[in-house]
Amino acid sequence: MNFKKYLENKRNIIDKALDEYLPSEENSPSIIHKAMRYSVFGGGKRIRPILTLATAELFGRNTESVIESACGIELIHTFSLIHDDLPSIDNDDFRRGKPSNHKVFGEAIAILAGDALLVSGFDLIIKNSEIKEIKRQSILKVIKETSFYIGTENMLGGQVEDISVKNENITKVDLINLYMKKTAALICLSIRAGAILSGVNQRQLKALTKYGKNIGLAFQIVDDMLDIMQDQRDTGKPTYVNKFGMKESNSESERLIKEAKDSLKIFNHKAETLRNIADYLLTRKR
Ligand code: GRG
Repeated sequence: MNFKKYLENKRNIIDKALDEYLPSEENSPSIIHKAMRYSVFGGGKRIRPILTLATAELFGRNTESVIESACGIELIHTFSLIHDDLPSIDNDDFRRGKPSNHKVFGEAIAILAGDALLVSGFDLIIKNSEIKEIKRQSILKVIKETSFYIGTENMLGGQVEDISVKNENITKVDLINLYMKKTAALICLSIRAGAILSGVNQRQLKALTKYGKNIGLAFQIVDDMLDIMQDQRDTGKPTYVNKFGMKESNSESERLIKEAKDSLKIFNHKAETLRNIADYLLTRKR
């Protein structure tokens, strides 16, 4: 299967699993289920769950055995996007070219839909324990990791720094640190979850974590460049592009992707899909 087909196939599987899991729009209270589904099926690329599936495949696991954790992470990602767009945070009227959740459902429902997706994300990871070949201990570890990678020392903390910091007084080290928390942490979690559920050893987990951090950082720098190229509203926030320019952002993201791929050496040809995903993150158009 070529890589484009691979992505398409995984996206279909993920969409189907999410649709089966999420309560129907008719279920009471209908408004919150509509709001949750609006953002979950709003055209996301499904990068994070695909990373979980691809990592598990590297160790011979099939999609069915980890799909619930993969989708749980996607729900948590969707929660973060809804809250990120809120008037009190980034105040974005649009997400993926469509009105953001609070623009359609109002601020109160958007907050609650985000909360509900966070809870549902954990619920789906727990549901993964019903799969026979998955060890209970691995599920507990993934739950613990999820709390850590989205908590105040990672995603949530990165978001706090993101709304507090001013462009002119951030150093390169601090900006990279912020990106590591705000964006790379959840990407890293997606990979680690797939690895932990597959029962990997410490050396393998270390290599995959390095891969995750590097593609996560590159992902955010590419995101900054796409914002500029696609004429997104300037938020006045510090970004790699507005601090170091397009040329340096381009070469830095390329360097990070190369480093990410280098850390997969121990897996030989078996890590081809993860290498393809790294390249895709660099060349994506959104
Ligand atoms: C309460 C734990 C907690 C978190 C809330 C709002 C928030 C704190 C964190 C959000 C962090 C954030 C929005 C980071 C930006 C990362 C980013 C570039 C997201 C876009 O990811 P894509 O392009 O999205 O993968 P799609 O549209 O493909 O789903």
